[in-house]
Amino acid sequence: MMRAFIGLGSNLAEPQQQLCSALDAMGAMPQTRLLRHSSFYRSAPVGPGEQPDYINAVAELETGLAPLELLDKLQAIEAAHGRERHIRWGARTLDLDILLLDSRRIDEPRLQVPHPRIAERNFVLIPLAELEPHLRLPNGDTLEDLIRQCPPNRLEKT
Ligand code: A4P
Ligand code: MG
Repeated sequence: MMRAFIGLGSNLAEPQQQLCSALDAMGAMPQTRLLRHSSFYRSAPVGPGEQPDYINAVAELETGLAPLELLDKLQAIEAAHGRERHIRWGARTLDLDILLLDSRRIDEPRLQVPHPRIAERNFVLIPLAELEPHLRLPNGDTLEDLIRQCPPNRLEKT
């Protein structure tokens, strides 16, 4: 069994529902249990183009799936949600990122863990810290340090 932290993001018209439905779907994946999830946060969009605000959260899973199997299942959940609406301006119905898998490091074409942009994103770090305030990344960085050094971006609990 492996412990996984998953970042959830959505900036469709009803992103809260996307996240709730994604949490249910992750809990229903084979060999997997949803242990907990953070609060939902509203965050200013990061990246080019005009986009609505995102809702972001982090979930903690326990899973017997292998890393690439987990990625496949998460992408299937994204696809099932993405089909429901048309997306413009790069806005997304649902983005599920594997943030951490125990203290493993993976560097494959389809999967890098820890997620390569974790340190730049307060909408990942702050919900993660809500679940695991004293977490350390595989490279030894503490979450507390990463949060101190992270570029500021508007973020509030919903
Ligand atoms: N991939 C590699 N490593 C991973 C991993 N650890 N977890 C590959 C998940 N996927 C991983 O992802 C592209 C490919 O990354 C996958 O096929 C997988 O093999 P994608 O989700 O299809 O594409 P994407 O999300 O458009 O690209 P990317 O680079 O993942 O974008 P990001 O970095 O996720 O950024 N602003 C706010 N406020 N909140 C957000 O949630 N999200 C984004 C998306 C931009 N701005 C945001 C937010
Ligand atoms: Mg992604």
